[in-house]
Amino acid sequence: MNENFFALLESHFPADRSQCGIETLHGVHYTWDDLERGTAQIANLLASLKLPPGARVAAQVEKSPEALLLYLATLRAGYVFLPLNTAYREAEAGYFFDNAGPSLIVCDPANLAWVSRVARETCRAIVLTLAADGASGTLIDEAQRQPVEFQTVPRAADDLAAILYTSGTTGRSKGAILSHRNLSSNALTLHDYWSWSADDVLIHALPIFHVHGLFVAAHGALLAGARMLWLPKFDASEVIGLMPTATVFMGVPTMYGRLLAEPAFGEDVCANMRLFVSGSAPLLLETFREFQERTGHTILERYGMTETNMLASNPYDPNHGGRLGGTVGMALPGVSIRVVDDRGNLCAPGEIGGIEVHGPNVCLGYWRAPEKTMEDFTPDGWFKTGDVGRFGGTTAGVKAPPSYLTIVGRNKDLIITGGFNVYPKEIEGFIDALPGVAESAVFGVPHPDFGEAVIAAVVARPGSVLVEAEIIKLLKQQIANFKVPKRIHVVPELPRNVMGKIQKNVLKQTYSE
Ligand code: MLC
Ligand code: AMP
Repeated sequence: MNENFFALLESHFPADRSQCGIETLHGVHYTWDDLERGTAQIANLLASLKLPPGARVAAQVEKSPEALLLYLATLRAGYVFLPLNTAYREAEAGYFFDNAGPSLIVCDPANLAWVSRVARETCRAIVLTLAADGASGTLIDEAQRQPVEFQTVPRAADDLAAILYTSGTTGRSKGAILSHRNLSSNALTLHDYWSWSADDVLIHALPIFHVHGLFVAAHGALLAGARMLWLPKFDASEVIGLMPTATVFMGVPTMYGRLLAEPAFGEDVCANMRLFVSGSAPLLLETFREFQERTGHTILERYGMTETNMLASNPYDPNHGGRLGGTVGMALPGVSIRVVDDRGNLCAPGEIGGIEVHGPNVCLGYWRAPEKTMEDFTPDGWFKTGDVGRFGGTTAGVKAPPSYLTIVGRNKDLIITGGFNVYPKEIEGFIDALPGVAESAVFGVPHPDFGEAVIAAVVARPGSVLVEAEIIKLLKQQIANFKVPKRIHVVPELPRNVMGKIQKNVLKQTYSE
């Protein structure tokens, strides 16, 4: 049997392939036939490039239906997909090219010059382009000359399907290696658990370089043979405009906050909807409750990671239990979750500890980093999430059943801002390298829109004068803008404990306002 995940998706395409699979904001329809033929043409192109077995295909392109086809075609051709955040600048992208060694890079035509140069210096990949409109670029020009049929390349369940980079605590990103089994097991589980059907219509407004948009949302619709309303990016009023014709929406908490900020958003708009899913960052209980009051719908919060895909979910089916705000629900079928203390002993319900997970969804490890893989997996093969939580206990005055997981914090120095992860260590490295900077500390503070905002405290070298706006400007030239601190505080010294360790909790308290 061919375990290629694309083969599974294709086997679920509707019998009538003239139906619409993807519809854009401009009313352009992509039928299931179009998806079939479009992926065949790109897969034929990839095959004609004679990439080596296991080749990585990196994509740093704006969101378009063709960008999704590129992902699907890479799987179909038996290669490994490597999506990159479009906000990454040269230095960041260079690291990924060097580390992952892609054989092909697809980039926006506007970035062709620097991507080609960096590719020459790092991985010597072939470079093709795909424009934001999806209709032009050398990838499309060349794919259009290819046959519209392609025999999906056989893959084994443990063969690699994708590498998704996730920030590392040491300041360097690590690539989670995901197999065809990782993708198919989770997609099938969520298909059943969230009761997907061919009648669903998904509003797809998430970026497609992360697990949430590329896997959870897109796989859900594709596996159901359901239609996607495809937005290039999230825009609250556009989403509200589409909602009366849709049934499913998935978003990060920032998106729910922005929907609620729109006076037009309410019960009428949501009358046709059956499911709202939130994840990637903690959903505030106030947002959960306000949403219930305004729309009559209860957001379903779920929990996942790049390395593991989805782990836990509040129930869809009320027969399995209620959706409890502040919790991430129960371990998904086939996924095991345990909460352990510092010595690895299981915590009793209500006790807080480190969250560890196990299952067919958990990645095979980190790309070319066996030492990091060793660090993050226990000797008995469980993955240490770096999140801290408890089963059961009382959340916001409501006693949760012992099967419900609540995330109470993280034991990794990580900021989640609008659903994007920022590792302070990486940003501190960039700030410390700026002229006149002696040292810095980067931390997160609560933010009404992004949940958390990145903030820095910076100490000047003797004789230097640091200016906030100047530092921000220099950082914007080097790193993705969501990583750039929203505020920089120039301070005479950083607070330290008796051991000399910087007290980020003190900084957080001082600058939370
Ligand atoms: C944009 N900006 C951000 C930001 N997004 N700053 C901090 N955090 C963010 N998330 C910057 C912009 O560059 C701009 O900076 C300024 O903030 C205002 O931009 P905006 O126009 O308001 O932002 P917008 O483009 O609307 O983006 C907001 C957003 C987006 C929430 C729609 O961030 C987004 O799509 N987030 C989803 C992330 C996601 O998919 N995460 C899933 C990870 S998977 P300037 O300086 O240019 O003005 C994962 C596993 C799991 O975690 O469980 O799912
Ligand atoms: P990433 O590395 O980008 O995949 O982010 C994964 C991290 O996002 C997890 O380890 C959690 O810290 C966080 N996360 C995902 N979903 C939730 C959620 N529903 N509630 C709280 N944190 C979440």
